[in-house]
Amino acid sequence: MITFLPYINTSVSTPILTLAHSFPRFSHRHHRHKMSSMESLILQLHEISAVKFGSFKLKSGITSPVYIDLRLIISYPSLLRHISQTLITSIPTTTTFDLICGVPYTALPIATTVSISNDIPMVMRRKEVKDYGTSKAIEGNYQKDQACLIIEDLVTSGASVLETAAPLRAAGLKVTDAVVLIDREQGGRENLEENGIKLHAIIKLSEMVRVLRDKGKLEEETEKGVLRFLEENRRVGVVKAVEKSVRVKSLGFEERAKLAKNEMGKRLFEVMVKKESNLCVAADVGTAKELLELAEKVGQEICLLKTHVDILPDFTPDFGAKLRAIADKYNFLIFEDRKFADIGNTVTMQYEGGIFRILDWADIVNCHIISGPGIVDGLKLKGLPRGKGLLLLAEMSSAGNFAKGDYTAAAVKIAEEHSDFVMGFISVNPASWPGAPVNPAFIQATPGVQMVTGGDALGQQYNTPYSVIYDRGSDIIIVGRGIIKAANPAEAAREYRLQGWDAYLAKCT
Ligand code: S5P
Repeated sequence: MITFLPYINTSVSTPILTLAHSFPRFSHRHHRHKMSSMESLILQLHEISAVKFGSFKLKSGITSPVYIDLRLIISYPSLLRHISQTLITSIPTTTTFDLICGVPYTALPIATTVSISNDIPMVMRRKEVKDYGTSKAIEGNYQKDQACLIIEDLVTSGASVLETAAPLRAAGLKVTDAVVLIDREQGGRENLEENGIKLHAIIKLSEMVRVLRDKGKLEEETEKGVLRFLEENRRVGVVKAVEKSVRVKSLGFEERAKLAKNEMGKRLFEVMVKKESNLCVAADVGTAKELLELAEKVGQEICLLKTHVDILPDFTPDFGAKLRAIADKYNFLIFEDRKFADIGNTVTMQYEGGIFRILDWADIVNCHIISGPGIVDGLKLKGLPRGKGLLLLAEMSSAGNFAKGDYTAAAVKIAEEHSDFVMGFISVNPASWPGAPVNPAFIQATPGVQMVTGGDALGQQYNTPYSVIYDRGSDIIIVGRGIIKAANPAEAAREYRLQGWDAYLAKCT
C-alpha cells in the first residue's frame, strides 16, 4: 500500500512546463522561492533518511559524520518530481542547452523526470559497455555540437561527472555545465571548473546542516562535527589530485627523448612533442585499402599507427611504400604489432622475409619474451643496423593473461640489457611495477583504451585515456575500435588525442 507522506504536500508547487529551453529559471526575483524550496527539500531528504548523521566509513577509507544516499528518492515520486523541477529551474537563464544526460545510476531517474516534465530530450551514457565495437557509449538521438547539460545527484570530487562528460564530448557534444542536487564541497566545483564544466549546486552540505539545525532536526554538537569535518576535508578531491600528480610527476617527453638510447625511441618522443599527441591508432580494419584511407583520416592526430599486416587480404608488396608516404606526410611512425614469440633464429627470418617484409617498412615491432632474451638478440641483429626499435610485451590487456609479476620484471631486465634496441614496453599498469617509475628512457604504450571502462566479448578490457596515462603511468594510448568503429574516426581520434595529451600534461605539471 502506498502511504502519502504529509511533507510532500509542503513542497512548493512547480509549474508544469512543456517547452524545452523556454521554462522559467532562477533569477534574484526567485531567490526567496529558491530558499524555501531548498529548505523543504532538505527536510524531506532528512525525513526519508537519505541524509544520515553518525559515524560512517566511506569508500575512500575516511570516517564521515554524515552519509547521503539519494538512491532512496525513487521510492518517493513526489519528492523525485520536486527535486527534478528544482534542479532544472535553478539553472541560470544564461545557460543554454539542447539535451540533458544523467550520471548513471542515481541521477538517471532525476534526468528522466526532468526530461518528461519539461520536454527536453535526454541522452544516456552507458556505464559499462559489453562490446563497444558494436554498441554505443551514448544512447539516444543527438547531433554534433549540441550542448548537453549533465545532471548529477551528489558531487564530491566531481570524478563521476567527468566520467560522463568524456564520452559525451567524444561523441561531439558540448559539455559546459552540470547541475547537482547536493555538493559535498570537497573539491568537486574546482575539479570540474578545471575541466571546463561549471557546477550549479542546489544544496551545499554546509547549508544543509545549518537548515536542519535551525529546524531543530540536529543537535548543535552534530552540526559542529559535520562543519568541522567539511572544513578539514574541504578540498579532499583537489588535494588528492595534486598529491597524485606529485607522486607520478614525470619528466616531459622532451627530456626523455634525450635519455632514450634507441634512435627510434628518441624519434617517437620527438614526434609526440611536435604533434602534441600520445595517441596510437590500432588500424585493425578489413583491407589494406581501408587501412591506407584510415591513415589519411587520422594521420594528423597520431604519433603512431599500429598495424596487423597479416589480417589484410589485399596486401601487396607496395603496401609498405604507400603507408610510408602517408606516415611521412603526417609525421607519424609505423608500428607492426607482429608480437614475435619464437627463438632468435626464426624471428630474424620472420622479421625480414616472407610476403610481408616487415623490416622494410615498419619503424617499430614488438615481441613476447616467452622464449627468453635470444628473441631480442635475433630481432636486434636485423633491426638495429636499420635504426629500428622494439617494444617488449611486459603486460597484456586481456583478461586472465599470464604476463604479470616475475614475467613483467623479466621484461624490464631484458630491456635494460638491450636498451640500444628496446625502446619500451607494451604495458597496462606500469605505475604498479616494482621499483616504478621505470627508467624514463623507455616508453610505455598501453592498449585496451576506450572512453568508457568495460570490455568486449572476447576478454579485452578497457580503461579510459585519463586513467591509462595519469593513474597507470603510461605514455601512449593505443586505441582501436574506439576510433575505427566511430561514426567519424578523424573526430574520435582528435578527442582521444586531446584527452591523452591533457592527462600527460596533468602528469608533468
Ligand atoms: O595486450 C595487448 C597488446 C596489444 S598490442 N592487448 C591488445 O589489445 N593489443 C592490441 O591493441 C590488439 O592486438 C589490438 O590491435 C589493439 C586493441 O584494439 P581495441 O579495438 O580493443 O582498442
